[in-house]
Amino acid sequence: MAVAKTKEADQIADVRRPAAEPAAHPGPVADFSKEEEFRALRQMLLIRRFEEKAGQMYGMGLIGGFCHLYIGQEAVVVGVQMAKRDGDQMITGYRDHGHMLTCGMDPKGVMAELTGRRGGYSKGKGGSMHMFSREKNFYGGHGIVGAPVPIGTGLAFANKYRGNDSVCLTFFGDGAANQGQVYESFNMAELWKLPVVYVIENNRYAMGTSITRSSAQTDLSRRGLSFNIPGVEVDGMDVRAVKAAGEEAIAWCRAGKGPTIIETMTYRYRGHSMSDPAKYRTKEEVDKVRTEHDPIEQVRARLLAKKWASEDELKKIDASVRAVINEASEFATNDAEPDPAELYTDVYR
Ligand SMILES: Cc1ncc(C[n+]2csc(CCOP(=O)(O)OP(=O)(O)O)c2C)c(N)n1
Ligand SMILES: [Mg+2]
Repeated sequence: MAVAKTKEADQIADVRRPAAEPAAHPGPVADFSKEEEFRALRQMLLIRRFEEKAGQMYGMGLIGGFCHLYIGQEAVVVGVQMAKRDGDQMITGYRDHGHMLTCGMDPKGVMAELTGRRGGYSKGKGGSMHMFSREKNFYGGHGIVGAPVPIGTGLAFANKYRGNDSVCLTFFGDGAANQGQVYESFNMAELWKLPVVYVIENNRYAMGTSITRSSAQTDLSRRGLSFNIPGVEVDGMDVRAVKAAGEEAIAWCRAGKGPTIIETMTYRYRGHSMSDPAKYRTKEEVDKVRTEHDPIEQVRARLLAKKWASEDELKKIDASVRAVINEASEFATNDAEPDPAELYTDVYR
């Protein structure tokens, strides 16, 4: 019975051949120059140290509400950032501190928003999931799963309408990929050939639910095929692979060919949010990724192997990043809370 069912499924797959095949999986990744390795290292370290500090401050009661850390996924946003140019926008969900930092937002302002202080990006009234910077082309920061997808598609529509040649990098998770609004957006994006790259951060879990329990089609790079949107799957722990895929995807958009999908295979080391006991996965699973695939360790190892840096130089870089983060945390601890009069400003009534 099971055999017959499989055969039938195969036949259906043959008959309903998708109109657009996923692009071939990229082969070996091109090496980074010395300058690119250092740039990637600094950016990823900035996110890692920021998130570690945010985790500590949360534990100390300085940060309240929801707080979703990005530790483990740094190569995704940094690789995409290295592929984009000024004027391209970024938008994502609630696991967003890394995206803000790579867009060039000030760590002080991001940290102060986490602690609810007036120097925060939303004047201390938004918190972890609600920060924006038009100046840096970062459009949030959204707590609703899947919400960045139609908004990012709309930003791409605006780019096309204005003829400004910019591309919108729209990030969402494996869980969000099952949301209906994603597919309505896909349809419009392809129909109007909008310049949007959908970057799916597949970290294998949506809160406590693994992708195999929630998704009938787990190859998320194929999710656009019925709309003729091509997609690729890349190693999201290798910043070079993400950058290469990002460049190709962005060039596709700029050439007026419409949307495209990058599925980045990644992993979060911490729980879903600060209040997640993470009972749905084993410690061994987490340790294996950390020790064998850590995105920062990979860059460090290459810098050492090529003798582009010594252990001492790498320690100095880490120390300089820690200094930036300590300064941000100092500011976020000592800055004043918003004036009570601010309760009624910047809100729709
Ligand atoms: C519309 C909606 N449904 C449910 C939730 C609750 N929720 C918050 S995060 C999340 C899981 C999303 O997982 P994924 O898209 O894989 O992103 P990740 O947390 O792994 O980065 C859920 C169900 C929500 N915020 N919004
Ligand atoms: Mg996920």
